[in-house]
Amino acid sequence: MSYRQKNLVVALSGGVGGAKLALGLSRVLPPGDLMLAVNTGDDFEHLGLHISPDIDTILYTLSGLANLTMGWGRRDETWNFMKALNELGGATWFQLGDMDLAIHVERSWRLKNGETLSHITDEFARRLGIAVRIVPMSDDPVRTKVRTPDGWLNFQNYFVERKCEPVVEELAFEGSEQAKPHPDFVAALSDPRLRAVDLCPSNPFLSLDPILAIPGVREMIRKTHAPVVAVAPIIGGAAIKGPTAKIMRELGLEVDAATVARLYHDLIDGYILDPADS
Ligand code: FO1
Repeated sequence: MSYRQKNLVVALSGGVGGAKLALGLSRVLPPGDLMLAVNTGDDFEHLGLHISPDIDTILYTLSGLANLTMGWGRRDETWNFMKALNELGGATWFQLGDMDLAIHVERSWRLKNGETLSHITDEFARRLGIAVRIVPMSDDPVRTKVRTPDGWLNFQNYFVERKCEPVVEELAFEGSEQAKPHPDFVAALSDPRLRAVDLCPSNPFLSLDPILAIPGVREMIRKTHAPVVAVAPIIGGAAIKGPTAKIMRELGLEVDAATVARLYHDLIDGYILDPADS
């Protein structure tokens, strides 16, 4: 019986926090031993383009192209397209850099030609020299919606256009009930080689919950034989980046690392938090 080394790590990731841990993991694990299951709930149609921000943040981060200060898009970007779009009265609230535009145009074109989001993602990763497997949580559409006093908002209209100002009353992941988890993500969670499942320090509500909301995913993670470890996205009562703390307050939750551990208590065997919060 050949010894099957346990060395596959599956990390659930979304947003900037997730991308940073994904980068760290990619530096310490052999590329074939890391799978990133990425949130697609932030995806949306804009200017006729299908935009997948969390996949792009991972692609850019792992290929060294990311604008690490902005947390999205590419470094050394130029903005001639946005300037020209503005002259025509086009929507400029969602900034699309000249080079970033290519990934949205090419993805949209391939989707229109019937390719799946995961196949396109594999192609882009290969062309960007990324050996780590980046898998969308599902090839079916799931869209995060935010209920505010002004009614339901699409995620990007809340996060970017409204700059996370409106009070969050409720979150919904439209389409998640019908969505199927990506088969390679499912297979990895029951792979005998699985050594750990990581819940990255992404926004639990906006980046991880859409993944966990897909039928069967929470169950599979709960049942997996490998330890499940979460990394706290809150340090000393504040989020490192983004609206996590604000949303926790608005949902009536204590803004601390312990709250996040409670949200995942049925899933996790370990929890990594800052000494300040121990
Ligand atoms: N975030 C912003 O705050 N402002 C933007 O103009 C913006 C443009 C943008 C373009 C492409 C892309 O992949 C991401 C972009 N983001 C922008 C970030 C995006 O809203 C977030 O990365 C995620 O949706 C939340 O994790």
